Amino acid sequence: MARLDVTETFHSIMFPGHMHTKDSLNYATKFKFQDTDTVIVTYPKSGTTWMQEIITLVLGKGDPTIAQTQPNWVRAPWLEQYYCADVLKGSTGPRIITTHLPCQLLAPALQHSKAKVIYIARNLKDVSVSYYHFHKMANFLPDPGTFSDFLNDFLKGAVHYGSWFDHVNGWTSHAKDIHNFLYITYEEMCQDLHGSVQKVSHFLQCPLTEDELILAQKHCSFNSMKENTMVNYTLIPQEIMDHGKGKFMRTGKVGDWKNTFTEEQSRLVDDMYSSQMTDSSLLFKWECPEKTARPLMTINTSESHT
Ligand code: PPS
Repeated sequence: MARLDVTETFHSIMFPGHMHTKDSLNYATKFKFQDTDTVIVTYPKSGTTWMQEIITLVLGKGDPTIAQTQPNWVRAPWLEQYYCADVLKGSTGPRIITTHLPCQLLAPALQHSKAKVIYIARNLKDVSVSYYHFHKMANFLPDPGTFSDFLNDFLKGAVHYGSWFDHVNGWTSHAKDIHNFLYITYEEMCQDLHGSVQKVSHFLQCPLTEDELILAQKHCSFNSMKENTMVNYTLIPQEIMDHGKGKFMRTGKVGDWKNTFTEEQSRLVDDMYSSQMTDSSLLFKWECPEKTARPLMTINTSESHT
């Protein structure tokens, strides 16, 4: 499939036509989840690939063999992308499924399922900067123009996969309706990777020994993943992702937005955040946290309820 210039619009949300079709999107919304499935849910640039790696390593008890030999899109395919059905047909054992779909499109399919859902959120200033840079290298996304142009579109939700506000609000407010739900943030993962891997292993009911935990943590560090061709997207041809224009594993930091945002842009986002997250109890970290084992954000619903 090429369709690099095609935008697929589905329920008023834009998706890159390169990987999405009406059929693939319909397939996702009607998907029959199995109770043994683990589903990674994110708005783009929020830590998707990182969680794919963490889960692979947790299930492998820290052994990096699968992480180093199978591309992430094979071991944890995106449900809404056209190749997913074929990948899942060939899968044996518990499935890891990834999705960027907003809650309103996927919640009905998950409603009666006991699949384990992990939602990862990241503060929207860092997401916007990461997404901007990704637009510059990914030839299946539109030219973002200047950061200021992009930020305007991003805040309006006029970007692929829709609005960050709708995504985060939608999934977190539906957390209580999902049988097995774990909420975690990119910032928490940065601050306490060891604790985050442990949290995921508990949620997946796959306890690790301390040695296994340390091994898993080592292989999902930014530096390790940056060199891993199975997750750094260097296997993707240049005409689709141009690594001369940027790296997928770019900075991996909290608070990098400060290098791009003007004070005015920062105030604009703060104002929008206050007005659009009024019903939310989420507390995002906007700056690089001290490395401690303390969790960084709270949510009204219990983080994991089984
Ligand atoms: S995508 O395209 O939606 O799948 O992107 P996603 O994987 O969600 O997000 C990419 C950003 O996550 C960073 N990343 C990491 N940060 C810290 N540690 C680890 N191990 C890690 N793995 C991925 C990646 O660098 C992107 O963030 P930015 O800010 O652009 O560096």
